[in-house]
Amino acid sequence: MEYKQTKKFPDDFFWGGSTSAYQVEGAYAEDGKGLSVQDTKKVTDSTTDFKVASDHYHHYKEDIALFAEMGFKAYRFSIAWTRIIPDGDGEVNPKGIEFYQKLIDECRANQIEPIVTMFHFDLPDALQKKGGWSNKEVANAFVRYAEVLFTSFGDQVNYWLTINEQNMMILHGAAIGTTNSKATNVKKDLYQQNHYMLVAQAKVMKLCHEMCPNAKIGPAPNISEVYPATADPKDFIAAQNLNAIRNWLYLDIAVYGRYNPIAWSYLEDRDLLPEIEEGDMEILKEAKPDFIAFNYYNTSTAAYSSLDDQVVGPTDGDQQIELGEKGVYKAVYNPYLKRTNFNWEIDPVGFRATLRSVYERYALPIIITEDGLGEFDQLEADGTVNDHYRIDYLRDEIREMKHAIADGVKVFGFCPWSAIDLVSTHSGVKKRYGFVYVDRDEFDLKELKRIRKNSFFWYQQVINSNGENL
Ligand code: BGP
Repeated sequence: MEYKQTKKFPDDFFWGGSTSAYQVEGAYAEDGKGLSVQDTKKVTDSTTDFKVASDHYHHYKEDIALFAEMGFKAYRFSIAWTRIIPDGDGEVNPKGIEFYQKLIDECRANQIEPIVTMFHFDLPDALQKKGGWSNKEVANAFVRYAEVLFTSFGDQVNYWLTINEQNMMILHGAAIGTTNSKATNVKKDLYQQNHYMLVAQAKVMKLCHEMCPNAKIGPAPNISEVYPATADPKDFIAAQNLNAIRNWLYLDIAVYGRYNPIAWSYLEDRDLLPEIEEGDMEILKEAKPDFIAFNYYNTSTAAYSSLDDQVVGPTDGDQQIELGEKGVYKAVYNPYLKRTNFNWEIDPVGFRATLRSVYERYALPIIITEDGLGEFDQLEADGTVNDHYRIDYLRDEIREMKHAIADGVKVFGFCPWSAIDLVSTHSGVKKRYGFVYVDRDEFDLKELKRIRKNSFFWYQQVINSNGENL
């Protein structure tokens, strides 16, 4: 739809940026922090580990001052479970509470709203050794950890996100480093983990409403609208299949407390059904999120696949590169879209489409907690970083988000990935996303100097004009 009149962003729109603890903080074993699965995972020889990252743990004041200079109204970060409860289910570590208290205070002192993810891929390694999310006790430990967070910060944090990209942990655990290698049937085990996480999430949402009546809470999956490869009705069914398995399975449970029927039938047919205990479905039904947070990078495109297909997509996928599954869908590249140097498709119009679909299905306010362009940025001899490609990318995304607002979608914030450079989930520091350049290489830490990229100044004037000057 093209409108004759445009709509503006709401005056109290949360312009901001995102990070996650293990990718930005460093100080991986400092002040009593326990190790997480991200600290113990094997990284490839060509990429750095997460030990120092951007050293935000020691630079947080300087970093927040830079966010404030850009005009951030919100900062979305995650709390490392292993700082708060080093072994996941034992003693609380006062030093961990202290760090996040200081971080929240610093945000507040700069009129920045903290938007806090409780769990972003960094399960305590001690819990992984007990079976990770395949063990129901770990889900109970998550609920206890949430209770500690609500007790410590419940009167200061107004927006909580439960679990970052649960759907990607289930669909692309290998790329993210969260798969349970000990399971005999890895896929079935993943859907059991998924169920435990969903029940834990529901308990945590309910607990939040009981303990922090002024706070709001929501899930934070990675959502990509799925296009059919052609107008062939069979391709349309394939697109619906992937939409159900990739997107709606997670949000239907979070919002309506029921398994998506198409996803359920798929799980049943492929012998992947989780064990559901008595009372679980009631717990799922009782919990209600206040909003939906989602991460968007691009869309997916699906073609029909029969049970006899041998090749259904690439052999190596990640959060934004689908793998395909025979009899379900073939993953294909969309010929209308360009790709980044990391092979991720770029689809700003798909952002509008995804926002529309999510709002039409769930009618809950939406905040975008990730979106961005990972590229090989270059620090020039004169100390500048001319990331014009990132400006172009974000300009198009924001323009389409504005169209979605004109469509009637209630979007209340945009926190692109990432506020500052950090370590990519599986591509090291060379895949940069930030508005602020952190001067370090893969293995040479240098001085970790913070340098404003060109996108920093561009985003500053976007925020200053409340999204009018793109
Ligand atoms: C999302 C994750 C982030 C971040 C981002 C970019 O899936 O929530 O943690 O890593 O993707 O991905 P990558 O680092 O793989 O480029």
